[in-house]
Amino acid sequence: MNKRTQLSKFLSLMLRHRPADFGLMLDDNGFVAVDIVWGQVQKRFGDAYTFDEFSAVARQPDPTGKQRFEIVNDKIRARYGHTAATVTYPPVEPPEFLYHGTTPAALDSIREQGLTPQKRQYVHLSLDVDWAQMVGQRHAQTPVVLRIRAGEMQQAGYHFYRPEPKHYLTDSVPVQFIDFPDA
Ligand code: HQG
Repeated sequence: MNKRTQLSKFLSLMLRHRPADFGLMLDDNGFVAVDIVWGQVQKRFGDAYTFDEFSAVARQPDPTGKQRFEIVNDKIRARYGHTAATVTYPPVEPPEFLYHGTTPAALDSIREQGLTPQKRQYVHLSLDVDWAQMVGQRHAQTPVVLRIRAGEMQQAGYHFYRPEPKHYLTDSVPVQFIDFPDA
């Protein structure tokens, strides 16, 4: 694992999943003081990272274009992906279709229950098939890409959020709004 990824994963652990383990109290929007988080980075990795390297990982998209974190007014947060924090976002208008890459093993359950957030706070949706394919590949070598009729969902009263340009979030996707590949 390269240095950047190692730090990014540690920030995700603290800011998405286990803040309490590191003595972090996230506010209602998932933010916590940058200097506290930087202190934890130094505690974990010694002087392996400069503050500028830390700040670059926090502020800049990764090489694939994911903007996982942000720093605003001396506070830092994960923009999406939380399991251990309740972060809310302003609703946005989704495109007509969004996509979700998943594993073939999950299909039976998804056909029954629709998409549910599992351990995370929201269901994560992608803007295009290629991106969804990439997300699905984290779970399976040959992922399945589902098409979500997001425009229709919104008209039916469901909300969508866009924490960063590559990701849309929603609370859940009922099965009637999912187009399966063999449908
Ligand atoms: C599946 C990455 C059974 C769902 C990416 C997925 C993403 C169901 C898995 C972000 C189900 C959850 C999130 C149901 C959903 N029955 N399985 N009813 N409903 N599932 O990792 O969307 O690199 O929590 O299809 O870019 O894969 O971390 O969600 O396979 O946007 O920044 O349950 O993580 O971002 O897996 O990925 P995850 P995800 P980062």
